[in-house]
Amino acid sequence: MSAMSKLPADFLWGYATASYQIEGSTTADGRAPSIWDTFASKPGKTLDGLDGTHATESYAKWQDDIALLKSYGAKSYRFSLSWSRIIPKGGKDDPVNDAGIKHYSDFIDGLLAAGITPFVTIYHWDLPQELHDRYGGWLDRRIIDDFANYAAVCFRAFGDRVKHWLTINEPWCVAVLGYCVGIHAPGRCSDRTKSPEGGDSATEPWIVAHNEILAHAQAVKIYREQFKPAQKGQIGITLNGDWCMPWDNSPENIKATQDALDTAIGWFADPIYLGYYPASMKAMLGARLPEFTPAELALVHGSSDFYGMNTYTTKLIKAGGTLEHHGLTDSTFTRPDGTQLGVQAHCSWLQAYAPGFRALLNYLWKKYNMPIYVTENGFAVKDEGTKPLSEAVEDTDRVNYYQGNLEALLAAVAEDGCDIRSYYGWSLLDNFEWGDGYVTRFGVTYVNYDTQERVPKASARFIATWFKEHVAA
Ligand code: PNW
Repeated sequence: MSAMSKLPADFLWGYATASYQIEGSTTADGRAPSIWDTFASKPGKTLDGLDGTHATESYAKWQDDIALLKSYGAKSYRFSLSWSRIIPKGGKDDPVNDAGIKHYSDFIDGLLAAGITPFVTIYHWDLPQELHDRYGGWLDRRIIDDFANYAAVCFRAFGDRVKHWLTINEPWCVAVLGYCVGIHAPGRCSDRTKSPEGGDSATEPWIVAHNEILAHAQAVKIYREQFKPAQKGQIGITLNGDWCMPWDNSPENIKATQDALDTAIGWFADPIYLGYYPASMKAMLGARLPEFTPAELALVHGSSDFYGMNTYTTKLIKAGGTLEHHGLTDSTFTRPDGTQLGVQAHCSWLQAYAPGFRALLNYLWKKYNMPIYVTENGFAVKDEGTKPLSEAVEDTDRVNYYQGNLEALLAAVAEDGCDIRSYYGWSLLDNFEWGDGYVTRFGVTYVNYDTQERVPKASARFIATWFKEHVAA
């Protein structure tokens, strides 16, 4: 790669967050509870026993967040809307809350005034509790029209100014963590000691995912038919997915690697971009994998204007696992010679491995042939939360992670020819890290949760400088 390679001038870069992870103010201005308020407030569901009641208080401090983004030179900000602020009870016949609309409208105006492009996620996991109580939320097909109506309310209210939309963030996590493993809201699984209310890990995740895909597609249809002609924006979905490599060169581990990619990514990407569920999943699940009618498939196939990519790590795959949501494969970070793939993060599921980031970009570009928007990528430094501030802000492992992945991204564009349009670091701030509570920190900004003071880490400076040097003027 030549030292002169640069990303195009219109490349979008910045940081990502999600409503429940940052906003706090959970009862302000008519907001009703979401399934995350309910789940996180139950004993034992988060590592520190804390929920999103305060988080980073970004609902109140939104002007500070915009000033922080501006100070970092960010060109764009990816954030999500809280469904239960906009339609507190969630359903298509339920009232819209003007105060919720006004908050996000002011926020979008503030971003634009600061020269920051809003990239808006409509759903990042905080389902109105009422829809869960009414019909089981994502388990019921009524969610499709309720989600599409909510999306239409957002297009109508904000689409004059928002030109980049994501329907659903990481539908895999919703289906698997929420309805199979039960470690995310609403916490359902087959184990009655964890989920006394019910749940069936063998059937519910596949149903939930199917309804998510249909709800996404219905929202996109409405955008394209009723809003896009005038508003002229882009809309898509964003999928989590980590690069997978065979643990060794045995044929069974090579096959298992594709099965793992199919179940992590293909489960959603294949129907949306190619028009069918992966054959390996049909073989594994039989009649438990729901089927699309021809009319539904016509709605789903082609329902994303781009590939939205959230990724964090790379896994070494072995055949022979027992979990269907991993395609009956096992994964490890330990190579056959006993060495580790990369630098270990605070959370067990994350090690840094930049060659895997480049390989994933190439795989997605070749397989789905869509422009790629990297909508999340980030690192949690081991034990950062228990370090004194002066040490925590010198986040060398995070700097190295971003340096490796940004160089890999540039190489994927300049050398491999991948069409990549954005990069969002996760996250602008340390925030509520779901089941980890506030223990695990992903921010480029340190948050003191007692005072809500924000202190830039070295990684924020590194990223600002890197993009200054690597985006064409
Ligand atoms: C993403 N995993 O979630 C989410 O989009 C963010 O809200 C979250 O804060 C961020 O990544 C960091 O975790 C994931 O276990 C959570 O593989 C867990 C996994 C992947 C993504």
